[in-house]
Amino acid sequence: MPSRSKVSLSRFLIEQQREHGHINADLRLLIEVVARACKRISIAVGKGALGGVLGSAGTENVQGETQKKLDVLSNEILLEANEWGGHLAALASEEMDDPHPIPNRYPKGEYLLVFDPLDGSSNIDVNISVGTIFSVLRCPEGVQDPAEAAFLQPGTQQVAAGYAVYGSSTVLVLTLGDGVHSFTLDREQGSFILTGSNLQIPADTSEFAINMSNLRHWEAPMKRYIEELLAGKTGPRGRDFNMRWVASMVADVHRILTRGGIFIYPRDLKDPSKPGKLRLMYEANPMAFIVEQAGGAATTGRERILALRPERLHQRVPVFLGSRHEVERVTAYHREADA
Ligand code: P6P
Repeated sequence: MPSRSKVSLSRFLIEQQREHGHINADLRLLIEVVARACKRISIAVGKGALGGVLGSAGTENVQGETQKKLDVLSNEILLEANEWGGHLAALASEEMDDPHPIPNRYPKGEYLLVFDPLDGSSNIDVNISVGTIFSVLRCPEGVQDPAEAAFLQPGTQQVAAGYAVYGSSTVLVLTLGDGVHSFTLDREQGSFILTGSNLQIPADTSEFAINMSNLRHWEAPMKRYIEELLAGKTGPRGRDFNMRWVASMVADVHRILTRGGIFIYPRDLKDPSKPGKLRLMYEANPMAFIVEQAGGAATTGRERILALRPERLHQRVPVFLGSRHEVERVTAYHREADA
């Protein structure tokens, strides 16, 4: 691509501001700082075993999950990158029990950043794509020291959301409420270049993503939906389906954003105390915002994810997202079963 047509992330944000006026200087700085942090994470992930950061950190996060060294490193990269800029009032992360205040030596801003610094990190040691997921909210008026309650806003309140997928290339996918755009990291230049505008998820698909090993723990409507897909041509759907499961949400969602599909992590009765595996604030909500902006749908199997009123920073929800007609169908099955 000739350099004159290369649109960098910075140029994109400035032109969006000029055209639509909804990206003020602080929000532009926030997105650029997060993108730079994702570039640093991409470099660390890309070193693999040579970086001396594979394997376990020997600690557990609030989820009770063993933290990988890269989980901790990625979290530190995002904290360090965002503390000084004056654009944030606080940060929250999968890897930290409580929100992280902006140190008093720095000015505070109007935004809250919540993120999963390295999602799918169980895949790192086996060299499968992982990613960073982030969500941007406004700090409630008059809140000087935002605690957990300040973050508990429905996903419809998100100002921006995005992810970086560290795969064969590093791609940053971003929505600011006006479509979904993708930027590929140019490693020579060290900048993210616009490579996809107004991405759209096809309303129909023949590809589903789910961890089938949990089948016996699913609710009846969930079993019904998957059994129909497996029946293929011989069943009520009248066509064959294909399955993919990377076990890295960012990689699965990126595939769906690129060619369609439905991603499902349903509630299962393996642990009735958990309503699902994925976390609302920094996995389900940002991905739901992106998917809806790309013409897809995202529900808990019963209700729209973005409409949920969060109760806890680290709460979990069931997730059904992707091609709209499939999400609508499986959601209808759950509602029929409830009725
Ligand atoms: P399972 C990764 O640990 C993660 O949080 C998501 O990225 C991924 O979709 C899911 O869990 C995989 O879960 O049960 O298949 O290992």
